[in-house]
Amino acid sequence: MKVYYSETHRQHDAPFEVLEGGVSVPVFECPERMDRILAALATTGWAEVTPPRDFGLGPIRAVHAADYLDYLQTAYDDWQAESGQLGIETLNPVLYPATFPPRRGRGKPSSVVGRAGYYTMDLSAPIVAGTYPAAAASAQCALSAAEEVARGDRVAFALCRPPGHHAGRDYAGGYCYLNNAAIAARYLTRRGKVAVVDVDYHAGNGTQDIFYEAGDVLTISIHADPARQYPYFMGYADETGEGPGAGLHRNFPLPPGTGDAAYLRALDEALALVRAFGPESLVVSAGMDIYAGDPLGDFAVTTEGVRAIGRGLAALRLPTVVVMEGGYNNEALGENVVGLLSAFLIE
Ligand code: SP5
Ligand code: ZN
Repeated sequence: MKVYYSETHRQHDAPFEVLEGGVSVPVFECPERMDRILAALATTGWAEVTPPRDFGLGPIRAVHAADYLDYLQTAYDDWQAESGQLGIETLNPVLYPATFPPRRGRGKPSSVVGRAGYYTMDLSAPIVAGTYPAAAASAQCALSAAEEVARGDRVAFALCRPPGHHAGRDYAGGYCYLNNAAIAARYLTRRGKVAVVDVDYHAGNGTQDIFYEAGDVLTISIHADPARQYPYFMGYADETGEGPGAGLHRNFPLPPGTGDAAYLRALDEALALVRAFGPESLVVSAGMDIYAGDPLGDFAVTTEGVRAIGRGLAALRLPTVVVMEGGYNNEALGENVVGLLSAFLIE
């Protein structure tokens, strides 16, 4: 199995994030995650780790707004200049907004920290010097996997970092800057309809948003109920798409403590929707924070459950791009990823 991976992710390594209650903690989404996954893949004998091809910005612009991409590329340098001019003390070389728009329609401030508030939904998407290069390389991994599958391979794994499914057309959030899965899915629509199934613990709000009115992409997310969990403002069961996309988005909000059996029941419903839609290809947003031991989650899905999820997805027998999203229990991360992917070797 081709595994697309770039070392560039190491340049994205922020010193802290801010959680609910205002507490600063080391960023859960850290470079070590990739080392854990690579180590587990190295023991398998079937993972072919390959650097991504460069598809340029074209297929990224097909998903993200030009002004947002400009912001991501220039924000860090602008912030170095602006914080100096304003005499703002920055203890760490990192850009965080502290003000968010109550109404977004007003437009964008010239101040870069003002624009950071405009383009960011929370305090888990810091921008450091290497954030844009890392995010761009991560998107190229997703595109490389999409191309591999478009060429006829049965499955490819995009080992993306930073992850992507919280990023919208013009906003970052939840460790995500460019929506890798959405970029892969939009690329694959050249072959026909695409389904995206998001199994990360958190609702895939960015992917939902990007394809909400799209008639050629079915998006489904299975996740913790946003009424009680991040991302709070999207991922509810009554959000089902609009316009040409009416009926083509589905959310499966689940309660705390959801274990293998309950999770797999929701997955079965999701898979039935995929079959009814009849896509040419499948993109899986693979977050391993559904695992019982995840520090950010509260589901009770086991490693065996993750393998069963892999079997369910593989049984669709669709050309499949698996895109790495979240998962913060580093001890278990490698085994869970290998467990999910293994299913595609058999089916
Ligand atoms: C890609 C991805 O999984 N992003 C997740 C971003 C979640 N950010 C907010 C986390 C809030 C955590 N609060 C609960 C902490 C329990 N110890
Ligand atoms: Zn997550």
